[in-house]
Amino acid sequence: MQSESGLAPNQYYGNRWIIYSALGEPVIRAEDWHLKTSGLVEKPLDLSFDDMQKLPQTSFTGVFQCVTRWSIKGVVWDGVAFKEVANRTGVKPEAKWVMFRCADGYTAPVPIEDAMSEDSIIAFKMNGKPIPQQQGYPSRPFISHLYGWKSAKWLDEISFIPDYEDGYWEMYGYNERADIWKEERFKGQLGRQQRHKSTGFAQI
Ligand SMILES: Nc1nc2c(c(=O)[nH]1)N[C@H]1C(S)=C(S)[C@@H](COP(=O)(O)O)O[C@H]1N2
Ligand SMILES: [Mo]
Repeated sequence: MQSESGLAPNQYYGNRWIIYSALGEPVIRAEDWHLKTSGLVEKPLDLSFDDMQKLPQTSFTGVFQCVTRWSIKGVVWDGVAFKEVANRTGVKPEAKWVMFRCADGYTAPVPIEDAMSEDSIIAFKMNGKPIPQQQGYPSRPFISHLYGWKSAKWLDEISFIPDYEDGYWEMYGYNERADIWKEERFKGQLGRQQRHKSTGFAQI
């Protein structure tokens, strides 16, 4: 897979991750973990950790960009392209959004086109090592052109849905899509001017 570099507007490079775990940090063993697909699919899947390792593997190097403005350069993600799973489950044409669902109850919606894009991976490794427990072991998705809150840690289900639904942070006013290049930080924003006026949102 390709790599994408570059700092998005109004971000800065930090030298280490800030761990955010709004709903706790579940401890999940690889042998107990499953990834399910549900909703508008031809064939719902229930993939074990081993099943996922048997699918074609890919790698993507990108900048991780949190909406609170810190970014981490050159993060290497290894795993399965989102498209591989989507093609195997058979996405119905009515599916317009994907909801990532996690073992801790965290959720994050993403438009289907973003989930299916070339920079969208269901990762099992970060920088060559299994994803650390606090950072979502064994799996989290990564889509490099979206803000980091869409990278849902301890991922265990992907629902294909017809309409937009709020996930955890969207409920508090964060943007439906979260494109880093368009600075889609908050809902209903009209670009930068609006962004400066936006106070009173929950702090991610
Ligand atoms: N399950 C879960 N996933 C989550 C979060 C969370 O609180 N719970 N926080 C999100 C946010 S806001 C960011 S910036 C990144 C942070 O990743 P890190 O904790 O590995 O630094 O995880 C995202 N995924
Ligand atoms: Mo974030």
